[in-house]
Amino acid sequence: MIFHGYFRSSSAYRCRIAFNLKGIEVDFRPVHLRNGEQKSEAYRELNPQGLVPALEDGDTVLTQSLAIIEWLDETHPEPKLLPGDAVQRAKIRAFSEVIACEIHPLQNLRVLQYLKTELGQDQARADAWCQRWIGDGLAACEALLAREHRGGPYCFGETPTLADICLVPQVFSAERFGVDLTDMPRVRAIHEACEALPAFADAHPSKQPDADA
Ligand SMILES: N[C@@H](CCC(=O)N[C@@H](CS)C(=O)NCC(=O)O)C(=O)O
Repeated sequence: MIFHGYFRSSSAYRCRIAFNLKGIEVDFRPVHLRNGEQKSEAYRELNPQGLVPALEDGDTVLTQSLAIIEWLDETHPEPKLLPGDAVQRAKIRAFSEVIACEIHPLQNLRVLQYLKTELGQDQARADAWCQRWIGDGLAACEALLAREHRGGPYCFGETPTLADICLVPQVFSAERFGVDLTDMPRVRAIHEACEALPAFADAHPSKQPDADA
C-alpha cells in the first residue's frame, strides 16, 4: 500500500495510528502541504480535493481518513477499531465526527490561508479563530466523555477505537494552537493513556521522515 500524507496533517496522523494498531506497513510518500504539493496536477489525480491523505492499494485509491480507517477495519478486522454493538459503534462514530467533521475543517491550512490572504486577518486573529473552534469542539468531546465514558483508559473502554484515533491528533493541534485544556481532565487523561502506546507514539508528527528539522 502507498500512503500519501504529511507529518503535521491530523487526517494523515489518524491513518498512521490505525496502520500501527493493525500492524500494517505502508510505503509512505510525503506531500509537502506548505509547498502546495497537494494542489499539483499529479496529486489531484489521486485526490481531486487536493487534500491528504490518499491511500493506494493496487488500482484502488481511497481518500478521506475516516473512510480509509473504516476500510482498514473491514479488511484487517483485528484489533477492532469500531467494537461493540450497533449503538456503541454509532457513539464511537459520533465522537469521531465531532472532531473530523466539526472541528478539523475549521482549522485546515486552506481555511487559515483564506482568512489571512483573502480576508486580511493577521496571525493573531487566525490563532484566535483556531483556539475558539478547537476549544469549543474539544469541550463538547469532554462533555460527551462525561456522559458516555464507562471506565477504562480510552474513550470507549479498555481498547483504543476510532474515537481515540481522532482525539489524539486533535489534542496535538490544540496544543500547537495554544488551546487551554485545563478544564478537560478526561480528554487529557485519555490522550496521555494513548500516548503511552507505541502505536500512537510512533505516529506522532515529530517522528515522521518528512518532519521539519
Ligand atoms: N476530511 C478529510 C480532511 C482532509 C484534510 O483536510 N487534509 C488537510 C491536512 S489535515 C490538507 O490536506 N490540507 C491541505 C490544504 O488545506 O491545502 C479527511 O479526513 O481526510
